[in-house]
Amino acid sequence: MSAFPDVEKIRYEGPDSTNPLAFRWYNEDEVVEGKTMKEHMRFSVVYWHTFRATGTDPFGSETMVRPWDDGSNSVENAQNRVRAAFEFIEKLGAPYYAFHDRDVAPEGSSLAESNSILDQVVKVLQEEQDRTGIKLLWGTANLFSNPRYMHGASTSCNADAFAFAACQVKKCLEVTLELGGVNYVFWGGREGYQNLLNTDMKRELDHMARFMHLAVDYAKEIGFTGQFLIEPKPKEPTKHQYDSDAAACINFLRAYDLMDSFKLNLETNHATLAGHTMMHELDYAGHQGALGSIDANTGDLMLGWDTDQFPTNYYLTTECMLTILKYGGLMPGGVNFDAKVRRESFEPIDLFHAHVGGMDAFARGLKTAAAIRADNALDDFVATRYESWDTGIGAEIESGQADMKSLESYMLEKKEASSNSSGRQEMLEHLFNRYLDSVR
Ligand code: XUL
Ligand code: CO
Repeated sequence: MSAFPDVEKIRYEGPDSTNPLAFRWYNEDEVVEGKTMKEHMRFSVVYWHTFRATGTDPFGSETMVRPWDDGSNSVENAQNRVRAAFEFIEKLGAPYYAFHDRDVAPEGSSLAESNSILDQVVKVLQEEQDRTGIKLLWGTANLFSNPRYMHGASTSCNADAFAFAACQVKKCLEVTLELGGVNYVFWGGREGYQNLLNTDMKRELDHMARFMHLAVDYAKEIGFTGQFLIEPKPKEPTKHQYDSDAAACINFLRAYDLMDSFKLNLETNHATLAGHTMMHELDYAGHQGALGSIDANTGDLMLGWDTDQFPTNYYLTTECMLTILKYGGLMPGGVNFDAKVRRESFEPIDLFHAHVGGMDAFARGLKTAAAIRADNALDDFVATRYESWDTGIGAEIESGQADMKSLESYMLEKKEASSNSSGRQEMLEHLFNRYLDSVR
């Protein structure tokens, strides 16, 4: 039985199309900077928002109409949901998907039962992957919903919560390997604190690092060669999460000797909750050699929480793609839509509208970014802005030849620093808009 009987495969119809269920920019075979759009973007659909979100909010109950889902926790329902999900992803034309263990399969009454239920659903995931060619971008374990994780998982004060979480990650790594997943994500949903008065922060951070080392060691043991990723987020559900932003994550990875095993999975709404733009987070991870993958979404800047909306703003997607291209692209990561339709957009067709809009916005961002790069429109300006570092005293400082005394002799002789030149911010913002206008 079809879950989306009224929807045909979404096609590319070009910029002039007025069909809301067609791509105007995402033409998967179009080549940009030597790679197809499909290869650049590696679009991915998330299982949790797209197939498990019910539309509840703190003030109201379910709104989503999902005719293929009987609302029960049965294994059969979970398996049918997989078939509906793959029909959706196939019609959309996204090559990847991502899941948490507990989104795809319900939790049983013991670890053994949960593992066996997961296996029964993974069997259908494998069948559907084989049937459609859709691949797993990443797997992850949900270490935040069950009450046993109220104090955290790897950072819990309760050692048994750590032990249970380790078993979940062990199983999820095995399943991710079995399904050919290309990455494995850690999002520390409750790895942080609500109050420092009851928290041993040093001990919690040591435990979180131990947990990640255990995962890395186990991956080696079973032959999982996918990329490990940490997803930064500063708050929600906790007041302070240890993986608060790219810089904090990278410091943690270095301090605990994990830098070789991990990269980052950056999410736009998490960046803005941390008081950064997504471009900032991408650049920070990029220049540290840790840009892995992105959770594409957007927040509502009028609201202080993680609204996880679909990205539609060309300015944002252009900034993202400009930075991603600068650091050589997302591989083996992808553009993963960690985004959900609004509670009021409750019909199945809204899932298509949301993803088509998001994919198009990113494709257009890619084209705009490539046009800016083709003209070196920003790079030339930036290179000139820093040219005092290319020769003379700048080159001596960069190469380590200068010391405090040589800098003093230099300046005593020169008397005053050379004059500054304008940063031309407004000119560059105007130039950015010109590229946004001109792309076809
Ligand atoms: C939560 C979030 C997660 C992670 C995976 O804000 O982004 O869904 O992406 O656990
Ligand atoms: Co996310």
